Formats: sequence, structure tokens, C-alpha cells
Amino acid sequence: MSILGNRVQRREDPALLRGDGRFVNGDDLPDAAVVRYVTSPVAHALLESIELEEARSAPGVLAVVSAAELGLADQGPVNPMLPTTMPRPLLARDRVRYVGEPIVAVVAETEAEAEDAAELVIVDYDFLDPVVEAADARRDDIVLHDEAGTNTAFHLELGEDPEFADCEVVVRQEVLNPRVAPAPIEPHVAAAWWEDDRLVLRAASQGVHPVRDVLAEVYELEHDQVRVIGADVGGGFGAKARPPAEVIVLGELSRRVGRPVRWFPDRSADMVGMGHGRAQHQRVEIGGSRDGRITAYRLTVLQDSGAYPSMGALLPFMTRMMLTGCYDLTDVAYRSDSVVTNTTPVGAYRGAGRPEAAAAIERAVDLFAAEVGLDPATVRRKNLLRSDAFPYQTPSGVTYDIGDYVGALDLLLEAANYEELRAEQGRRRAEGERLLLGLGLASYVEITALSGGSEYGSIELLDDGRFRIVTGSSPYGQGHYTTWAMLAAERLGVPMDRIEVVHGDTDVVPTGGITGGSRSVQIAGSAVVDATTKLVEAARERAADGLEAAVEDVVLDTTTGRFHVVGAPSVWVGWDRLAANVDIPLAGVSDWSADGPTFPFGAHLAVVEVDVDTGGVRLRRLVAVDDAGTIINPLIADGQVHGGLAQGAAQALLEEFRYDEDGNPITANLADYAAISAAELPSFERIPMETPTPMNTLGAKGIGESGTIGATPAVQNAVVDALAHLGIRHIDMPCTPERVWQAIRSATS
Ligand code: MCN
Repeated sequence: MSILGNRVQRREDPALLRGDGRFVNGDDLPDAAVVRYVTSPVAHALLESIELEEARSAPGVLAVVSAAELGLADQGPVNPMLPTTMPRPLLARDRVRYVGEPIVAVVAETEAEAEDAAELVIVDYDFLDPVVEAADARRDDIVLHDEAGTNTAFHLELGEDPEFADCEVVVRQEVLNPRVAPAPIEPHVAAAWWEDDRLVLRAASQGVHPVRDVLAEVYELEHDQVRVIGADVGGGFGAKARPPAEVIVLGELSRRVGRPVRWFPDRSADMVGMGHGRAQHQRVEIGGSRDGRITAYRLTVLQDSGAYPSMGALLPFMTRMMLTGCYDLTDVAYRSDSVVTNTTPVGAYRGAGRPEAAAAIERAVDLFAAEVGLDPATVRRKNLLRSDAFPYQTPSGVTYDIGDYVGALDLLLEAANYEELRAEQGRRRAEGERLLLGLGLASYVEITALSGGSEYGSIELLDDGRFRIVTGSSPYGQGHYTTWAMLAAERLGVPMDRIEVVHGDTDVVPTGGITGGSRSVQIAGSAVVDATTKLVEAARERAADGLEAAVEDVVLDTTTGRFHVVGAPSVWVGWDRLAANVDIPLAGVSDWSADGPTFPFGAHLAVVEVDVDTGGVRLRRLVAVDDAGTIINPLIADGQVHGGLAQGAAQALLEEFRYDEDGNPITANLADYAAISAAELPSFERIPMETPTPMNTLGAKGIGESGTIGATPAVQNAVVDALAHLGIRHIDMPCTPERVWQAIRSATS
């Protein structure tokens, strides 16, 4: 029986649960000095002067470094689509552009000494008016980067004016996709030291090789002069994809003090330093006929990129890709402007640009349904692409591989008992109950392995009969250790516990990419499969020698792990014997490239109760159909979706990173920032659906981000739906009790 498709428990968990994880905690670096950054307390100011002397002479201090002494080049654009005129100094020089921007690095013997010395650094600020709102930034009244002469960092357009004039019904709405903090459990920790002329960095990252490449460039070193080690990482959600300035400079600080240095930001530093997500101001315009057919759609996006344009400025690129979602829509237009503001730079956050596209169109479809007076499920069914439309080229120029959007919706509605829920909603309204029921739908499609690329995978038979996989992927919660072993065990015919998986060390793994965009199973998983196939092929030749048979006649029985001549299983050679006789190592190596991206899809239904007196919202059910093609490990896939559903619900109901009008963060800790907990969530209901993709031999698409893409608009739509009979058509995320109560009050008074 195949192990693939089984609910195999994560092999990485026992060690993590016992506290035996190998995180960057400094235990293995007893002589490491501690780094603390003096960060900007103001959103926008010129740096008049910086006095370091008092700090330098404080007890335990080893070095105090500002931009003037650092000697490392500014960071250029992370992508050629971004301007070169908005560079980021690693430590602020001349000007600070957001609260939390590092200005001075203090290196000391202990945390307390570093902390105390940091307080002795005197920075003289010449305050400038801050630009906090993206809409203000676009006016360019105050320009953040003089050389650029504008705050707009990136602009995109697609399509002409849609024919709204021909539509019987047109709805227009401003929609906020709020700024959120990724807040993984483990902050952005790192430690650096030099071994002769080699720079070594241990860091919580989403891919050690991309971090190595950045360091090699900054320090003008060859790739083999830099070693980056990842090991266990406590989550990232996209925010650990690139090394932040605070991590990049550690190498220079270590060089100066001649010792390893470590940086462990506390939660508040992480909340403003790590990078934020989403932060899109959208305008949706949707039109069609009274019978529910949608014919025209326009999305206009104002992307807040934060102080320095990075991945966040490029989120509209992904939003444009997924503009039309699951719908059969051709008369569409898109325009986006990414602007810089005096806020924490925005980066990738689970889904990165695709949840924003789904949230926009799914909200728009509900607005349209309300306007024409049809059930949102009916409008969706009328407009979804049919299953014979694939491969389908969208107006944005991407080609959806395969899909069954109507099938996903039907499965969902039936599993959730949609009709009964609607009846219950009607009953509560009719009887004037104070707890109203709301049903929210979202049909979504997303893109995974969008940036393609290749991944390294190898597998070797060790002389004790065990196997070692070396993978280019760097998991931080996705269970690759288990999944890659399953993929190999299946083809080797051995139990999984004979297979170890090594990742996250540039000295051990030749190449690797970022674990992001839900690309890993498709690319790194395929590399493992390819490498295993090659290993089996090489082993078959050895086995043929032992069996004194022609290679073509020898087969591997994957139920027993025995090589034998076809039709004669009683005489066999096993992996143990091959291992014992290994003089030339037996291995398979792969550098696997994807044929192209895949497009997972699904449908989510959220059921909420809204208290009309308080505006309080309780999420009662979240039912999810997520089709990621062939599922390798349904248990891990469930976990991935559950995490995404929780984040989607969190953004819809609670989470928003906020600033006051001076650009001061007012949600920079986990007391003020309303991260969701299990107490606010129901037990999720997952309905399996698998439509294998033709894009890889596994038939697998990504699932790491799906949950958040469908759940966010489903939950928001549910809150609005609960109040639809009061004439309420829209409530911005997060639908906090205050916002909901205000909406009820305006509608009823
Ligand atoms: N899987 C499967 N069958 C498929 C696809 C996936 O069984 N067809 C299972 C596999 O067990 C695989 C896992 O799902 O190990 C995730 O695979 P994949 O969808 O390829 O996604 P990635 O491994 O590339 O993970 C990236 C994705 C992203 S982009 C973010 S952000 C994210 C995430 O995954 N952040 C996470 N999941 C996270 N999980 C945790 N715990 N913490 C984070 O920060």
C-alpha cells in the first residue's frame, strides 16, 4: 500500500515538543557578544548629530557603530522593477524614515550592558512632517527620497476602461486590506562570526542560500566565503524571506569586536522591524446584468510600501496576476501605484498579493449580488469558469493549469448544508433575534511556484543501510522533513525511519531557493523524487551485478525494498547488502525546475454570529474546500490550511497594524495587536478535493497559503451578510466590534 496520501505524523515534532529544537538561541555560542540597536523613535526626521562617546565608554561595551563608521554599501532595489533612487542604508544616515529604523549598533558583553549603553547614545533629530497615509504620499507634497523626487516606487496598468455604461447594474466601493504584522513565534534572530576569512551566519530564515547571496554581495565575498546555517525556524509567514538590515550588519560588527555576535530582538522590536504585510487600499468597480451575469470589473490599488520599497511594493504585481479570480471575465482593467510612507517597510506575508486580489473580487461579487438581489452562491455559479475552460489564459496573461470551480462550490454548499443555514438566518431575522447569522462565501484561485526556479535534491545510501536526503528547501513549519522522507520511502520500498533529511546549511546543500509562494512540494519535492529515481536506477545496476542478471531484467519491489529478477522474487538483493558493499557511493542528485506555476483553487464558507447590540462577531464555522491537486500528506496539508484559515479569520476580524497621525506605531506588542487565538476560532471543517495538475509528475500544487486566501473574504463577507437586511453593504477589515457597531448604528439611526 502506498504511503503517499496517508496521514503520517510529523517526524520533526517530537524534538520540537521536547524543547530539543536547534534554534538560534546562543547556547552554542557562549562567547557571543550581544547586539542592540538604537532605533528611531520618530517617523520622519533629519539626523542632525549622533553622539557615541558616552555609550562607547559604558561598562561592557565592545563597539558602538553608526552609518558613518559602518562602511557597507546601501541596499539597492530587491528587484529590477523597483527604482534605484530609493536605496536603503543599513544604518540610517542623514535621515530616518520610520519608527524602529536602526541608527546605531551597540555591541556589549551582556544584554543589560548593551541596553544601558544604547540609552547613552544621543541622537539629535530635526523633525520633519511624516507621511503616514498612502493617499497623502501619492500627492508628493512631502517626498521621502529626494533623489527619486516622488513617493511612487512602482506603477502598473492593465486594460482600457471597462464598458460600465453598458451594464444594468454597477457597484463601486473603497475596500481596505489592512496592514498586518506577520508575528511568527520566533523573532528574526541571528548570530554571526568569522572563521578565518569566512563569514558564518546562523539565522532564522526562509532559505539559507538567498541570505548567503545577499551577504556575499554586501561583504564583497565569494559565495564559498560565506556560510549560512538555518536549522529549526519558528515560523516566518514570508517575513523571513530576506535578511533585514539588522542581520546583514552582524558580520561587520563581529569583525570589529573579533568575536561572535548575536541579535535577539524582543517582540516590540520585531513588530516594527520585521516587515509588515498587505496594506492595500483598493477600489473595486463591478458591473453586469440584473440576472446576475458580471461583465465588467476594475480594480485600482494603492499599495503602501512603507519607508523603503521592497517586496511590499511589488505585491500589486501578484494582485494583477490574480485579478479576475475564478471568474469568466474579460472586460477588466487594473491600475496600481506603490508608494513609500513613513512606516515599517511592507514585505511578503502569507499569500503576498494573491489574498489581496481574492479579497477584492470576492467582496465585489458579494456587493454585486446584494445589488441585484440574488444569493451570492447563485451569482458565483453563474460567473465561475467552467471546468472545460482549462488551460485558461486570463486577461492578466497567466495560464491557469486546471480547475473545477463550480465543483468546489457545490461540494462546499452541500457539505455545509447551505440551504438550511439560509433558512436559519431567515428565521432569526424574522423573530427579531439579537444574534444574527451571517454566511460568507469565497471562491478563490491562487498561483503557487509563481517565480519558478529550480531546487536541489539528492539522496544517498549510507553504509549502515540508511538514507540521507539533502534538500535545497528550508522549512520553517511546513513539515518537509516528513514529506520528503515519504516521497523517497515510497520509491525505495523502505520504512521512513531509515531516511534522514538535511537542510538549511550552505556548506552542506549546494544550492537552494526560498521556501515561499508554496513552491516546495512542486519543485523541491519533485527534486527528491527525481533524485530517488536516479538512486534506484544506479542501485538496480549494482543489484544486477549481484544477481548476475541483465539490468533490464531486474526490478525493485517497492513493497519489500528488494531487487530481483522479474518473476523470480525468491532470489533478491536488498538495500542493506548494497550498502555493505558500497565502495563507490550510491546516490541520486537532481536540480529540478518546474514547468510552470500551478493554480490551486477552492471555496470557503464562513458562518458568523453578529450581536446587533454590541457589534461583537463570533466565528461559528469555517468550512473549506482547498484543491491542491494530489495531496502527499493530508495531515500536514490540514495543518497548513488550518494555520491559513486562522490567519485569514484574524485579518478579517481582529488584526490591523496601526499608526497614529505622527507615524507612531500603536499596536507594536501582542497586547495591543490583536493576534487571534484558539479561543476565537471554531474547529475547522475541511472537505477534501483533489484535481491533479498536469504541471508535475506528482500532480501536486501548493497548499501552504490557500487557507488565508479563501478565509479572509469569506469571513468578511459573512459579517456583512449578517447585516445585509439592514441595508449594510460593506464593512472594512478588520470587522472589529467597534466597526460593526458603528455600521449598525449608522444603518439603524
Ligand atoms: N502538501 C501536501 N500535498 C500538496 C502540497 C503540500 O501534502 N499537494 C504538504 C506537504 O506536507 C508540505 C506542506 O504541505 O510539506 C507545504 O507544502 P507547500 O504547499 O509546497 O508549501 P511550502 O512548503 O513551500 O511552504 C510555503 C508556505 C508559505 S509561502 C508560507 S508564508 C507559510 C507556509 O507555507 N508560512 C508558514 N506554511 C507555514 N507553516 C508554518 N507552520 N509557519 C509558517 O510561517
